[in-house]
Amino acid sequence: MSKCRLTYFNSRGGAELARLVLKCKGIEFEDERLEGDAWTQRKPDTPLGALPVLKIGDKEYCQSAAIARYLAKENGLMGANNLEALRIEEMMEMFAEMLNRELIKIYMEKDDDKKKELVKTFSEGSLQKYLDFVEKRLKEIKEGKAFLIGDKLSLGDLVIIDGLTMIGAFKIDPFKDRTLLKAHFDRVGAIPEIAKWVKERPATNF
Ligand SMILES: N[C@@H](CCC(=O)N[C@@H](CS)C(=O)NCC(=O)O)C(=O)O
Repeated sequence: MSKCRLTYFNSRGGAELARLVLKCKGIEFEDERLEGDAWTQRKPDTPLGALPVLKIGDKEYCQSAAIARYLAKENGLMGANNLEALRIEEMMEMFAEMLNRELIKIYMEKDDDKKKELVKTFSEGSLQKYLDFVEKRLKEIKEGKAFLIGDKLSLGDLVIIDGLTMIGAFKIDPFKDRTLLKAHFDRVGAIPEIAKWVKERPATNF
């Protein structure tokens, strides 16, 4: 893969999954983080006026999920066949659904009391359904295998650690009474390249 540039803001947000793919494979890339005026100036030149944008050669590509999928395919993290890819994609779509239906609402709420109420409703309600689903898939991993699709790390595992980290950013503990989830999070997080990146990445709230 030729050296690429991933442009986003100084946060994990919609770029972290792509960064995790690149980092866990030890691929060099430019991790460009725009702040303030730099974004205002660049915005009109981006494909859709939004970030992240991946630049490969002289071409720019947008849409966070498309970028993550592309990088995963290029680097052997998208499964060995379409069924494995389906396992990965359902996890990806589940976390996207949770973000779009629930977390965005909490993020956008400016009133502290209303925000707390939204967090409580989410934590006690649909979050449990989503985490049950992740655990259900983890329970299906065959004896002696460590990852979502078996013995090979995939984008699905990165989606899980990125998604759980995002839930944590809302001061919600996704691991309460969920030892399986915690074990998987720790196992993937212990992969040396991932542990190194998590330790050295810029500390941001989201
Ligand atoms: N569906 C797009 C959404 C892109 C998007 O809305 N990005 C936000 C940041 S997460 C953005 O660029 N906001 C700044 C702006 O619109 O000016 C994706 O997943 O990449």
